[in-house]
Amino acid sequence: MSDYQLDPQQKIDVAAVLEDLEHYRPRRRGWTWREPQADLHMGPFVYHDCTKPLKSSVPLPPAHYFEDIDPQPAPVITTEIASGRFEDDIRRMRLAAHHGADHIMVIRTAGQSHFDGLIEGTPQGMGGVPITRKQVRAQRKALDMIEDEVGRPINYHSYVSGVAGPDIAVMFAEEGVNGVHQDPQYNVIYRNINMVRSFVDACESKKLIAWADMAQIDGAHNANATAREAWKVMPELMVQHAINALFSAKVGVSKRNICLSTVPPTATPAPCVYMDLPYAVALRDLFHEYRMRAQMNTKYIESSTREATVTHVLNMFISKLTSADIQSTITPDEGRNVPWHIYNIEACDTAKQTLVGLDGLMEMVELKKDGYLREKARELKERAVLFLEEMIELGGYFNAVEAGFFVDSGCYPERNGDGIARAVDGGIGAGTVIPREADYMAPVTAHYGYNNVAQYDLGAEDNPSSLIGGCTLENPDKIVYIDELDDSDNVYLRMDEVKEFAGPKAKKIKPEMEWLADGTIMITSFFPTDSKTAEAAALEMGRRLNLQEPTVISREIMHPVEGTRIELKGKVPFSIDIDSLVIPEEPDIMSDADIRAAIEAKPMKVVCGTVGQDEHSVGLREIIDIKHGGIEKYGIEVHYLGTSVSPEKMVNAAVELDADAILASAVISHDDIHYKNIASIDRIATEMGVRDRLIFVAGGTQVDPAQARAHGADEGFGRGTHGNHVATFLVKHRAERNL
Ligand code: Z97
Repeated sequence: MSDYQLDPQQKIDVAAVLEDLEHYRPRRRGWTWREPQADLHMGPFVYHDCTKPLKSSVPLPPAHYFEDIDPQPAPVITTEIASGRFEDDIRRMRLAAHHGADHIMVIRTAGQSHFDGLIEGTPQGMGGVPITRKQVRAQRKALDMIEDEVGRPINYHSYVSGVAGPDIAVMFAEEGVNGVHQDPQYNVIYRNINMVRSFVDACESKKLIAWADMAQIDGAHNANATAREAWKVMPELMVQHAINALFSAKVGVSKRNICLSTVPPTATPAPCVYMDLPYAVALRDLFHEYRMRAQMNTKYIESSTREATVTHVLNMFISKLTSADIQSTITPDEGRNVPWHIYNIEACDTAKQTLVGLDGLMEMVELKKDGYLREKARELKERAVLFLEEMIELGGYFNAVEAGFFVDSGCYPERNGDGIARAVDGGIGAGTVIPREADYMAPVTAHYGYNNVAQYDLGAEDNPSSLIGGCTLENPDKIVYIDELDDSDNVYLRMDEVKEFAGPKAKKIKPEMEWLADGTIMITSFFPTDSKTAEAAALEMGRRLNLQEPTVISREIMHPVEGTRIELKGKVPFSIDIDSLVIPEEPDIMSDADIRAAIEAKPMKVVCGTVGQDEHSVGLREIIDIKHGGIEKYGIEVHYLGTSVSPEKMVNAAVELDADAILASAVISHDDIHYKNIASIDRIATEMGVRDRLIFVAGGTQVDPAQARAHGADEGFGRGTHGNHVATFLVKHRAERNL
């Protein structure tokens, strides 16, 4: 067994993850929900409906004001990963887990639904990855390490649909996959797979889902994304949920694992909460025993990250009001087909920020028990029930599909005749369902219907696989592990091409959006013209910047003729040697609490001003007190002398006030006057015999720390300095000099 471990200070070594996969066994099965923590105290706050915090994570940007806390909201947070290369997705999973995702959904390559069996090896995918045993095992193994690192179980998820549904379900049960989409209606409507075959296959798949305790998500949301007018299918969505939910429960899936794939059906500029909230309430009324997976609306998504984010936040407002169990995060990937790392991460952060921001909301507000909300919810439920009744009248689901009942853009009972109709004997896999022979025998676990083992061993009836000493579910050593089948399309070849960029010891680096060393960058720009001209100008800009494959991925009209925002992607034609980089040392900064404690233990007084004939004051004020970000907030007593203060006055004031330090701001730098003034302060203080007991620091945009020290200051501070840098120096330097 390989003994590779994740090192928190090092990049994940994907090559090491791939070693010895043949012997890797998943350590658990089943879905995990988050652990609620009532009255959770974190930093200065108390949270009301958050969950157990992570051991290691990347908090939201403003968290540094609050001891870097990273509260985790109640719903499981999903990220969907679809780059086409599973090896790069592994790195993305580590990023996403640190931003709060605990449900990692890997999207399948286009067309996998029509493969009549398992794919092996690690070919590259289109719009997702080919789901294979090796790919699943490698990602589960990586996630096992990542979940140890973040301190929370991570649910791994993919799809049990298509002609090979049951084969995939078995493989997922064997490999420790925790969640799946499984809904035979999806096969029928969107993949034109024969309906009889799809429902028979679903029985077998759902048995495996039940055995492995996986969470199951249905496919109803796809009607919403496909229908011409997405909100019109609300009654049908409920019917689709009902069919799959009850079917699954009857096959044996626990209701606590059956999740409805719910989507707020519409988006702005529609008055979306007014339309979507009654629907969400109706769903909770009808399906209160089941779980709700809230996905964001993608039907109307465009390529603007801003717009996608607002839609996501509005959708999560409904999730919060109606207590969704799983919150999905979809990114502008859906709008512009750029499945990039950063958008997965941004969407996870958007979910975390919104749901934490809405913490405790339901202690303060309540959905009205009467009026429009309840009337509309009731109306939607009635329409759904009528839909079901008409289906029964027609002879059942298959007949209703043949009659084009589904994805019709009329709001039932209104019909527009544009539904997707399928023939009961048509579609892929038609005629492939055959009755079991009388001597049929299946010595396997988690199988739908009878196994017919009693004729061989009466005692095996309750445990059919005992006949063969356990099937692969009990005895994973029986699994036939295939490493690669295609020697021209596999992970080793892809990784070999970028090996100088890979792993913890990489010597070279390139910017990256989806695949290692893809060199992709995005430039946001504004062109003061109409969108067509702007697009052409952006492409020309890309060519002149020497970008390879410049492509416009987003255009947004700011005004029909005054301007267009353009996002342009392209690849840089170079790589960078990491050893050639000059990396500045991290400034030594004490925490705010430590600085405050040091000043409280021993108070400090400083005089400060802008020295010489210099009227600049903003920089110094920034250091002292602007927006309470300066050194005053630590309790340092500051005497501000103003601008154009002579070096003599600076030193005299320090003596008169018995100050501990002089802070001289020196912005104007003509003829090196800033350094000359620094030297004067040092000389005067020395002549007056007070230099030994004073700390003297100088700052300004043109001040170089080494030059400032060479001219007699104890330290110099240049551009980018904040109050905490100066305060840290004052506290540490005072201690070093025993002042
Ligand atoms: C979601 N954003 O999270 P194929 N089965 C069902 C599905 O909904 C899907 C597949 C299978 C979406 C995920 C759309 N859903 C993407 C019930 C896909 C995928 O390999 O593309 O044929 O199957 O729900």
